[in-house]
Amino acid sequence: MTETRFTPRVFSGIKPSGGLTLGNYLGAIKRFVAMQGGGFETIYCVVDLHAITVWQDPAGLRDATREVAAGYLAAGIDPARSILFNQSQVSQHAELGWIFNCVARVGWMNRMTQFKDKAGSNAEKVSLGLYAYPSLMAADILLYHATHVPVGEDQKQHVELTRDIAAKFNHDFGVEFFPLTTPVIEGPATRVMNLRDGTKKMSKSGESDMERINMTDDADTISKKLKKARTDPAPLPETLDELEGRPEARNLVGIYAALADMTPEAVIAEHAGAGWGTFKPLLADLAVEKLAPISTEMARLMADPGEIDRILGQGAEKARSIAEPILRQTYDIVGLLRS
Ligand code: AQP
Repeated sequence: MTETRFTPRVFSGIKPSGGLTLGNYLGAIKRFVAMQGGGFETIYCVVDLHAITVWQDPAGLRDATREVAAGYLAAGIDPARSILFNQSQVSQHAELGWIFNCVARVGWMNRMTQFKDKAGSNAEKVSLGLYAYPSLMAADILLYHATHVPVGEDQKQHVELTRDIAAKFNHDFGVEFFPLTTPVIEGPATRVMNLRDGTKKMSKSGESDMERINMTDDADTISKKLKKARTDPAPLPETLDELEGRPEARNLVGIYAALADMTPEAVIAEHAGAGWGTFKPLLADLAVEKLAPISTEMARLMADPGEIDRILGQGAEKARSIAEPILRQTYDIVGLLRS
């Protein structure tokens, strides 16, 4: 199926399962901002139904939902140019999610590495929602016939599963209704790693605050965390290839590159031979320069939750106007009677 009959449309989301991290910013939000006005309709979501796959304190969930919305807005998502809303206000996500639960195969879900990582040795005790999460994610994307999904590296497998669900639905019902969505995984920071262990992803819900930069951290905290980030004793090498096997060093170079809008190669070329005592303060200054204005703006926005709620409500209305006809057509294709 060619994708040309579908409106070029971007969908992506972030779960309010805690505060936003530098990983969310560089791997997702910064790239979402860049895609605004680039020939796509852009739809960005706070995926609160995904957050509750793990227990969330209700008041904390509301705060985190507003914080993610504030992060989007402070980083440059413009509600006049993009649709911005929280998932639970558009009930069509859950409805299409159920249909996709009936399309996706258990064997496909069993291959999802994120489920294995999150469930760990506790797989019998985690929620059914955590297991079914990728099929709701497919619904989030396909409810808008989204053609492109910018995500970090960790979500690649879920977008591939979204394509499998679309293809199986189209095949089972003999239609060409859902597009085969393209994952967009680009740039130097598609996988920002934990500052204390360069082999683990930087996550919102990681144990120690020192392992991540939060988008709400103030200048001193950002600077302190980066200066204390784990590294090895060797200086920066002459070529990127020489960072092989040095995950912490590779991570800091990637973060620098993404913040400075440079390639990692250019960062290495500029700083070859520098020790960490030189490079880390430069990185800390750069991070403060780029992130402090965003955290200041987030704090301003968070002081007026009513305004954030209003923006999300208006976005939800716009989202429903695209989602509803696509869901109704899906019901008709499946044979669900509508009076
Ligand atoms: N470390 C990261 N590097 C690059 N991209 C990242 N993303 C998340 N962490 C990194 C990208 O941000 C988008 C939203 O992800 P999410 O927060 O909805 O889900 P997640 O990937 O499960 O995030 P966390 O922080 O790991 O959440 P918890 O700890 O609650 O499970 C996605 O595009 C993701 O790729």
